[in-house]
Amino acid sequence: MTRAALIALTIVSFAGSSDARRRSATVSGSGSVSDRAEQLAAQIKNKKERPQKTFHLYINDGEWEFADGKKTYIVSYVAFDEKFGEMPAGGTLPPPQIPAPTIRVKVGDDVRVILHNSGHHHLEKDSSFANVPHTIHFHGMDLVQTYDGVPGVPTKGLPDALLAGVPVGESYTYHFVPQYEGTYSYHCHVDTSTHALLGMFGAFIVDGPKPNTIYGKHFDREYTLWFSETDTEHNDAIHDVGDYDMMKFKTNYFLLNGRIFTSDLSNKLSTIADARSVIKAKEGEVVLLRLLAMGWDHTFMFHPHAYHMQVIGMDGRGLDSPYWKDTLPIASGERIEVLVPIKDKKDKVCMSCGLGKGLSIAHDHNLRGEASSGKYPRGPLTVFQVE
Ligand SMILES: [Cu+2]
Repeated sequence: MTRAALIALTIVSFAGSSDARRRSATVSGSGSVSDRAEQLAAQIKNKKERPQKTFHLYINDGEWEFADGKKTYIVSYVAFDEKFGEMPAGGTLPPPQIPAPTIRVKVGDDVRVILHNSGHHHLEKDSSFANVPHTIHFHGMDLVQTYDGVPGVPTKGLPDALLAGVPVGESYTYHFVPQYEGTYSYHCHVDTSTHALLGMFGAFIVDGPKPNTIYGKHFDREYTLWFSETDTEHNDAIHDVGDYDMMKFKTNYFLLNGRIFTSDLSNKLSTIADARSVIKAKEGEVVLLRLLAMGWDHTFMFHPHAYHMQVIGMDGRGLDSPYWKDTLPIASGERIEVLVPIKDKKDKVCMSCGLGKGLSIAHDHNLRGEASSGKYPRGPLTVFQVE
């Protein structure tokens, strides 16, 4: 580690709307031993070169339907519009979705994420969930406590009213400068097992300076694949009464980007009707897959038929020694980046290899995950569609 790679930033922040106050926090970290790290350090230190990026996130709740017709209650972060703008007075929030919208920034950006706890409007009137606070934890970003989103940890300068999280009707600004490219996530850290599994999670992607490049490697297209678990009895109990005995939590839906697959190929709620999950590519291209998981206790085993994947990064860091897998475990909290080379027919080295144009499936090889609602094949299954 070079001295120049050591970065110390003083960040001035503003607290919630009703109790705004200035304070400062010091963030320090280190880069790798390279010229690039020094360049990034210089970029981050130079305020003039630091683009300001602001994202407004709101809370919304509602009903979520799976491809087998089952509906359940969910809560998630929502953005008012595609630019994560501030909702004008009288505006209407979009419905919640699993996963929450992806936030995308670059290394060195001056990032503000403003959480507005806009409340829960679809609960039974007796549900004790109506007035719960929320936070955002930026998983893998290694932030100071002020911006870490964990309630109940005494923090100098944090108003008492925000210690338990951001109450309904209040807002709070998380402010930081990402130092490392890679795939991260964000989720609520209040009563995490319930709030995150209700749907309060999304991807937080930090790009490096060069387009279509990650950890110095080129890719032609990318997909973000979120694996998660839902127990609809848990979700419905939160809706009805606001509480659940978590020892009874038993996943009955294993999801890819919030959906299950069904054998009815025309089902509009299936994974394969979702452009975020169907991996389209052309012969000769390299596809980047960002794999993420949020769950209760299931380890997903992502297995594309017909392709091997080069694992190039994990948990926000490029690997020193990339390696090849065709069945890759991913557990809750992990983020894994893989490159999938889509080979041409002319590269064919055997008579029956699955190269070239056509369809092939990719699925969770922990087969419990493929049997959502008790029936197979209703789990996180998608297809590669090569043209
Ligand atoms: Cu929460």
